[in-house]
Amino acid sequence: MPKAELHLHIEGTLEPELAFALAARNGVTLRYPDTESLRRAYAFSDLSSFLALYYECMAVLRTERDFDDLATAYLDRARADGVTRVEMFFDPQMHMSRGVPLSEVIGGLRAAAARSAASGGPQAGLIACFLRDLGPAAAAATLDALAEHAGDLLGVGLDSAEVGYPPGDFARVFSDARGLGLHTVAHAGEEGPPEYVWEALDVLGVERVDHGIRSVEDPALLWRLAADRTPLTVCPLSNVRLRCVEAIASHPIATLLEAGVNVTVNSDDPAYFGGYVADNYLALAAELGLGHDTLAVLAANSLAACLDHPPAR
Ligand code: ES4
Ligand code: ZN
Repeated sequence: MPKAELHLHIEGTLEPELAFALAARNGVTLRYPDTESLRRAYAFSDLSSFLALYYECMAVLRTERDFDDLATAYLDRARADGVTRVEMFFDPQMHMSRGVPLSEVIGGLRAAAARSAASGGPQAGLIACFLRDLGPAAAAATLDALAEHAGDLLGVGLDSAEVGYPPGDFARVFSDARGLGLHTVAHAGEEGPPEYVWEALDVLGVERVDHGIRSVEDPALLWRLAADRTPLTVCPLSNVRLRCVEAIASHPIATLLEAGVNVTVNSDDPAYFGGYVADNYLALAAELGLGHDTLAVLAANSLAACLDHPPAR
Protein backbone atom coordinates (compact mmCIF):
# COMPACT_ATOMS: atom_id res chain seq x y z
CA MET A 1 0.00 0.00 0.00
CA PRO A 2 1.23 3.53 -0.72
CA LYS A 3 1.93 5.27 2.55
CA ALA A 4 3.67 8.25 4.13
CA GLU A 5 6.17 8.03 6.96
CA LEU A 6 5.71 11.04 9.21
CA HIS A 7 7.68 10.09 12.32
CA LEU A 8 11.18 9.09 11.39
CA HIS A 9 14.43 10.33 12.92
CA ILE A 10 16.98 10.06 10.13
CA GLU A 11 19.77 9.54 12.70
CA GLY A 12 17.72 6.59 13.97
CA THR A 13 18.07 4.82 10.62
CA LEU A 14 21.81 4.33 11.16
CA GLU A 15 22.32 0.57 10.88
CA PRO A 16 25.39 -0.88 12.64
CA GLU A 17 27.01 -1.81 9.29
CA LEU A 18 26.83 1.80 8.06
CA ALA A 19 27.92 3.10 11.47
CA PHE A 20 31.13 1.06 11.28
CA ALA A 21 31.73 2.01 7.63
CA LEU A 22 31.38 5.73 8.44
CA ALA A 23 33.51 5.34 11.59
CA ALA A 24 36.32 3.86 9.46
CA ARG A 25 35.96 6.55 6.79
CA ASN A 26 36.08 9.36 9.37
CA GLY A 27 38.64 7.91 11.79
CA VAL A 28 36.06 7.75 14.60
CA THR A 29 36.19 4.94 17.19
CA LEU A 30 32.99 3.38 18.52
CA ARG A 31 32.92 1.75 21.96
CA TYR A 32 31.91 -1.58 20.41
CA PRO A 33 34.31 -3.95 18.62
CA ASP A 34 31.87 -5.04 15.89
CA THR A 35 28.31 -4.82 14.54
CA GLU A 36 27.08 -7.80 16.59
CA SER A 37 28.14 -6.31 19.90
CA LEU A 38 26.60 -2.97 18.96
CA ARG A 39 23.35 -4.74 18.04
CA ARG A 40 23.39 -6.54 21.38
CA ALA A 41 23.41 -3.12 23.08
CA TYR A 42 19.98 -2.40 21.56
CA ALA A 43 18.17 -3.62 24.69
CA PHE A 44 16.58 -0.55 26.18
CA SER A 45 14.81 -0.01 29.49
CA ASP A 46 13.26 3.37 28.60
CA LEU A 47 13.60 6.44 26.39
CA SER A 48 16.73 7.77 28.10
CA SER A 49 18.64 4.48 27.82
CA PHE A 50 17.92 4.52 24.07
CA LEU A 51 18.81 8.20 23.64
CA ALA A 52 22.25 7.64 25.21
CA LEU A 53 23.21 5.07 22.56
CA TYR A 54 21.51 7.00 19.77
CA TYR A 55 23.50 10.15 20.58
CA GLU A 56 26.71 8.12 20.92
CA CYS A 57 26.40 6.52 17.49
CA MET A 58 25.82 9.91 15.85
CA ALA A 59 29.53 10.63 16.34
CA VAL A 60 30.26 8.82 13.06
CA LEU A 61 28.22 11.39 11.06
CA ARG A 62 30.66 14.15 10.10
CA THR A 63 30.31 15.27 6.48
CA GLU A 64 27.68 16.15 3.91
CA ARG A 65 28.45 12.85 2.19
CA ASP A 66 27.74 10.94 5.44
CA PHE A 67 24.27 12.51 5.74
CA ASP A 68 23.63 11.83 2.05
CA ASP A 69 24.67 8.16 2.46
CA LEU A 70 22.53 7.80 5.60
CA ALA A 71 19.40 9.26 3.99
CA THR A 72 19.95 7.41 0.70
CA ALA A 73 20.09 4.07 2.52
CA TYR A 74 16.89 4.91 4.41
CA LEU A 75 15.01 6.20 1.33
CA ASP A 76 15.91 3.06 -0.66
CA ARG A 77 14.65 0.94 2.23
CA ALA A 78 11.45 3.01 2.60
CA ARG A 79 10.73 2.71 -1.12
CA ALA A 80 10.63 -1.07 -0.73
CA ASP A 81 7.93 -0.57 1.95
CA GLY A 82 5.66 1.43 -0.37
CA VAL A 83 6.56 4.80 1.17
CA THR A 84 5.86 7.64 -1.27
CA ARG A 85 6.42 10.52 1.12
CA VAL A 86 8.67 11.01 4.16
CA GLU A 87 8.76 13.94 6.55
CA MET A 88 12.03 13.21 8.33
CA PHE A 89 13.25 14.60 11.62
CA PHE A 90 16.84 15.54 12.28
CA ASP A 91 18.54 16.91 15.42
CA PRO A 92 20.52 20.03 14.46
CA GLN A 93 21.75 20.69 18.01
CA MET A 94 23.47 17.31 18.22
CA HIS A 95 25.42 17.96 15.03
CA MET A 96 26.23 21.63 15.67
CA SER A 97 27.55 20.79 19.14
CA ARG A 98 29.94 18.28 17.53
CA GLY A 99 31.21 20.97 15.14
CA VAL A 100 29.33 19.74 12.08
CA PRO A 101 27.97 22.76 10.17
CA LEU A 102 24.22 22.89 9.59
CA SER A 103 24.89 23.40 5.87
CA GLU A 104 26.58 19.96 5.68
CA VAL A 105 23.70 18.26 7.49
CA ILE A 106 20.94 19.89 5.46
CA GLY A 107 22.94 19.75 2.21
CA GLY A 108 23.49 16.00 2.53
CA LEU A 109 19.88 15.24 3.46
CA ARG A 110 18.53 17.45 0.66
CA ALA A 111 20.82 15.86 -1.93
CA ALA A 112 19.57 12.39 -1.00
CA ALA A 113 15.96 13.63 -1.09
CA ALA A 114 16.41 15.17 -4.54
CA ARG A 115 17.89 11.97 -5.99
CA SER A 116 15.16 9.86 -4.41
CA ALA A 117 12.33 11.97 -5.84
CA ALA A 118 14.00 12.19 -9.28
CA SER A 119 14.28 8.39 -9.48
CA GLY A 120 10.65 7.67 -8.50
CA GLY A 121 11.47 6.96 -4.85
CA PRO A 122 9.91 8.65 -1.83
CA GLN A 123 9.62 12.43 -1.76
CA ALA A 124 11.25 13.75 1.39
CA GLY A 125 10.88 16.88 3.50
CA LEU A 126 12.91 17.88 6.55
CA ILE A 127 11.72 18.75 10.06
CA ALA A 128 14.37 20.17 12.42
CA CYS A 129 13.75 19.08 16.02
CA PHE A 130 14.72 21.00 19.13
CA LEU A 131 16.11 18.91 21.98
CA ARG A 132 13.66 19.75 24.76
CA ASP A 133 16.08 18.78 27.56
CA LEU A 134 18.46 21.57 26.44
CA GLY A 135 15.71 24.12 27.10
CA PRO A 136 13.99 26.98 25.29
CA ALA A 137 16.99 29.36 25.11
CA ALA A 138 19.06 26.76 23.25
CA ALA A 139 16.08 26.10 20.99
CA ALA A 140 15.79 29.81 20.20
CA ALA A 141 19.51 29.98 19.31
CA THR A 142 19.04 26.92 17.08
CA LEU A 143 16.10 28.56 15.31
CA ASP A 144 18.32 31.59 14.62
CA ALA A 145 20.85 29.26 12.96
CA LEU A 146 18.09 27.47 11.03
CA ALA A 147 16.55 30.71 9.73
CA GLU A 148 18.84 30.99 6.69
CA HIS A 149 17.89 27.41 5.75
CA ALA A 150 14.15 27.89 6.28
CA GLY A 151 13.48 27.44 2.56
CA ASP A 152 14.99 23.94 2.78
CA LEU A 153 12.80 22.90 5.73
CA LEU A 154 9.20 21.82 6.09
CA GLY A 155 8.97 22.61 9.76
CA VAL A 156 10.23 22.27 13.31
CA GLY A 157 9.56 19.67 15.98
CA LEU A 158 10.42 18.90 19.60
CA ASP A 159 12.08 15.67 20.71
CA SER A 160 14.46 13.98 23.21
CA ALA A 161 13.80 13.31 26.92
CA GLU A 162 10.19 14.25 27.57
CA VAL A 163 9.29 14.01 31.24
CA GLY A 164 10.11 17.24 33.10
CA TYR A 165 10.26 19.28 29.89
CA PRO A 166 6.70 20.44 29.12
CA PRO A 167 5.94 21.71 25.61
CA GLY A 168 4.62 25.03 26.90
CA ASP A 169 8.19 26.14 27.69
CA PHE A 170 8.78 26.36 23.94
CA ALA A 171 5.80 28.60 23.08
CA ARG A 172 7.92 31.55 21.93
CA VAL A 173 10.30 29.57 19.72
CA PHE A 174 7.38 27.73 18.07
CA SER A 175 5.57 30.98 17.30
CA ASP A 176 8.82 32.43 15.91
CA ALA A 177 9.22 29.32 13.73
CA ARG A 178 5.72 29.85 12.33
CA GLY A 179 6.77 33.42 11.60
CA LEU A 180 9.47 31.96 9.33
CA GLY A 181 6.78 30.04 7.41
CA LEU A 182 7.56 26.70 9.07
CA HIS A 183 5.08 24.00 10.06
CA THR A 184 5.12 22.80 13.68
CA VAL A 185 4.85 19.36 15.29
CA ALA A 186 5.97 18.04 18.71
CA HIS A 187 6.61 14.79 20.53
CA ALA A 188 4.16 14.58 23.43
CA GLY A 189 2.49 11.80 25.38
CA GLU A 190 5.17 9.17 24.67
CA GLU A 191 6.45 8.89 28.26
CA GLY A 192 4.91 12.20 29.33
CA PRO A 193 1.35 12.72 30.61
CA PRO A 194 -1.77 13.75 28.65
CA GLU A 195 -1.27 17.33 29.94
CA TYR A 196 1.75 17.58 27.63
CA VAL A 197 -0.45 16.70 24.64
CA TRP A 198 -2.93 19.43 25.67
CA GLU A 199 -0.02 21.90 25.87
CA ALA A 200 1.33 20.89 22.48
CA LEU A 201 -2.11 21.61 21.02
CA ASP A 202 -3.16 24.68 22.99
CA VAL A 203 0.13 26.43 23.75
CA LEU A 204 2.35 25.40 20.84
CA GLY A 205 -0.46 25.11 18.29
CA VAL A 206 1.11 22.08 16.60
CA GLU A 207 -0.42 20.56 13.47
CA ARG A 208 0.43 16.95 14.46
CA VAL A 209 1.36 15.23 17.69
CA ASP A 210 4.23 12.71 17.63
CA HIS A 211 3.41 9.56 19.64
CA GLY A 212 0.52 10.95 21.74
CA ILE A 213 -0.32 7.45 22.98
CA ARG A 214 -0.90 8.53 26.59
CA SER A 215 -3.89 10.52 25.28
CA VAL A 216 -5.90 7.34 25.91
CA GLU A 217 -5.75 8.19 29.63
CA ASP A 218 -7.90 11.31 29.07
CA PRO A 219 -11.33 10.93 27.41
CA ALA A 220 -11.71 14.69 26.90
CA LEU A 221 -8.39 14.74 25.07
CA LEU A 222 -9.44 11.85 22.82
CA TRP A 223 -12.60 13.76 22.01
CA ARG A 224 -10.60 16.89 21.15
CA LEU A 225 -8.10 15.01 18.94
CA ALA A 226 -10.91 13.23 17.09
CA ALA A 227 -13.01 16.38 16.66
CA ASP A 228 -10.07 18.33 15.21
CA ARG A 229 -8.76 15.36 13.16
CA THR A 230 -5.30 16.11 14.58
CA PRO A 231 -2.98 13.39 13.31
CA LEU A 232 -1.02 11.30 15.82
CA THR A 233 2.19 9.74 14.51
CA VAL A 234 2.16 6.46 16.43
CA CYS A 235 5.23 4.18 16.47
CA PRO A 236 4.20 0.72 17.78
CA LEU A 237 7.54 -1.14 17.73
CA SER A 238 9.28 1.87 19.31
CA ASN A 239 6.71 1.97 22.13
CA VAL A 240 7.34 -1.69 22.95
CA ARG A 241 11.14 -1.44 22.72
CA LEU A 242 11.20 1.61 24.99
CA ARG A 243 8.74 -0.06 27.35
CA CYS A 244 6.09 2.62 27.01
CA VAL A 245 3.74 -0.24 26.11
CA GLU A 246 4.00 -3.83 27.29
CA ALA A 247 3.36 -5.54 23.94
CA ILE A 248 1.83 -4.87 20.51
CA ALA A 249 -1.14 -6.98 21.64
CA SER A 250 -1.96 -4.36 24.29
CA HIS A 251 -1.01 -1.28 22.25
CA PRO A 252 -3.41 1.68 22.79
CA ILE A 253 -3.69 2.22 19.02
CA ALA A 254 -6.86 0.10 19.15
CA THR A 255 -8.41 2.53 21.66
CA LEU A 256 -7.28 5.53 19.60
CA LEU A 257 -8.91 4.11 16.48
CA GLU A 258 -12.15 3.33 18.33
CA ALA A 259 -12.24 6.92 19.59
CA GLY A 260 -12.05 8.19 15.99
CA VAL A 261 -8.56 9.65 16.31
CA ASN A 262 -6.62 10.27 13.09
CA VAL A 263 -3.87 7.71 13.68
CA THR A 264 -0.83 7.07 11.48
CA VAL A 265 1.79 4.30 11.79
CA ASN A 266 5.51 5.04 11.69
CA SER A 267 8.88 3.56 12.60
CA ASP A 268 10.58 6.33 14.73
CA ASP A 269 14.17 4.93 14.86
CA PRO A 270 13.92 1.78 12.75
CA ALA A 271 17.57 0.71 12.98
CA TYR A 272 17.24 0.59 16.77
CA PHE A 273 13.69 -0.67 17.25
CA GLY A 274 13.65 -3.82 15.14
CA GLY A 275 11.65 -2.77 12.12
CA TYR A 276 10.89 -0.32 9.33
CA VAL A 277 7.43 1.10 8.68
CA ALA A 278 5.94 -1.94 6.94
CA ASP A 279 7.15 -4.10 9.86
CA ASN A 280 5.06 -1.86 12.15
CA TYR A 281 1.94 -2.41 10.01
CA LEU A 282 2.63 -6.15 9.89
CA ALA A 283 3.10 -6.35 13.67
CA LEU A 284 -0.30 -4.66 14.18
CA ALA A 285 -1.88 -7.19 11.82
CA ALA A 286 -0.18 -10.22 13.38
CA GLU A 287 -0.27 -9.33 17.07
CA LEU A 288 -3.23 -6.97 17.43
CA GLY A 289 -5.40 -8.55 14.75
CA LEU A 290 -5.90 -5.39 12.67
CA GLY A 291 -7.48 -6.37 9.38
CA HIS A 292 -6.62 -5.24 5.90
CA ASP A 293 -9.35 -2.57 5.92
CA THR A 294 -7.92 -0.98 9.06
CA LEU A 295 -4.37 -1.06 7.68
CA ALA A 296 -5.68 0.66 4.53
CA VAL A 297 -7.30 3.37 6.68
CA LEU A 298 -4.00 3.87 8.53
CA ALA A 299 -2.10 4.19 5.23
CA ALA A 300 -4.70 6.64 3.86
CA ASN A 301 -4.51 8.64 7.10
CA SER A 302 -0.75 8.96 6.64
CA LEU A 303 -1.04 10.34 3.12
CA ALA A 304 -3.70 12.84 4.23
CA ALA A 305 -1.64 13.91 7.27
CA CYS A 306 1.35 15.18 5.26
CA LEU A 307 2.24 18.78 6.04
CA ASP A 308 2.78 19.50 2.37
CA HIS A 309 0.91 17.34 -0.04
CA PRO A 310 3.31 16.00 -2.61
CA PRO A 311 2.59 17.13 -6.18
CA ALA A 312 0.90 14.53 -8.36
CA ARG A 313 3.21 12.41 -10.46
C1 ES4 B 1 13.18 9.67 19.92
CL1 ES4 B 1 11.54 7.59 20.44
C2 ES4 B 1 12.08 9.21 20.65
N1 ES4 B 1 11.50 10.01 21.54
C3 ES4 B 1 11.98 11.22 21.72
N2 ES4 B 1 13.02 11.73 21.05
C4 ES4 B 1 13.60 10.95 20.14
N3 ES4 B 1 14.64 11.16 19.31
C5 ES4 B 1 14.84 10.05 18.61
N4 ES4 B 1 13.95 9.12 18.96
ZN1 ZN C 1 10.39 10.13 17.73
